[in-house]
Amino acid sequence: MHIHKFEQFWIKLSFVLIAFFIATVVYGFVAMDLKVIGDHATIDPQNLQETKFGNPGVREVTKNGQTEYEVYVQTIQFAYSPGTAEPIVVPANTRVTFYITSPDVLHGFDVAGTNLNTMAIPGQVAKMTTIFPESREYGIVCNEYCGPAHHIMEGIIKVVPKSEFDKSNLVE
Ligand SMILES: [Cu+2]
Repeated sequence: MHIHKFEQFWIKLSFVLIAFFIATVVYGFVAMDLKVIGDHATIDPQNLQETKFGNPGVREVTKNGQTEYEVYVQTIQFAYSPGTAEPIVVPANTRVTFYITSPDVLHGFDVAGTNLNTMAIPGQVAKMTTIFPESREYGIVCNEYCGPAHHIMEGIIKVVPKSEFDKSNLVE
């Protein structure tokens, strides 16, 4: 069977492109350490008061003998609780796990300048773990349209040196 040389060229090019796209995905996951954020758990969005989200904030936990922090955040129209009225304060060089959910509508939780980025879906709990290497402030922005004041929905994560971390603001 004769295949015209232009036809051969485009057939070969399509295979090269498919291989390239697969390679970029593999590179992202292996070399850049990207993680898919799992549906950690489901939750009743009408009843967050009964859960740790009812008293959101930073908690100290011990895992495998290490001190770590858990941060429960509610995303609400149009603020992060905590995060907007008061910053989320966590220590540097320590494992921090965020648990994020929404009681109302879909929101985003995007920590600008990092690869921490998740949707906050009513009824689901997003979980993501990180270690902030340096002491600085990060902005949180909502990147899912959530209503008329979506554009002003923002928050702050303040990463402080371990020695300056004030445990009196932890929640029980
Ligand atoms: Cu929003």
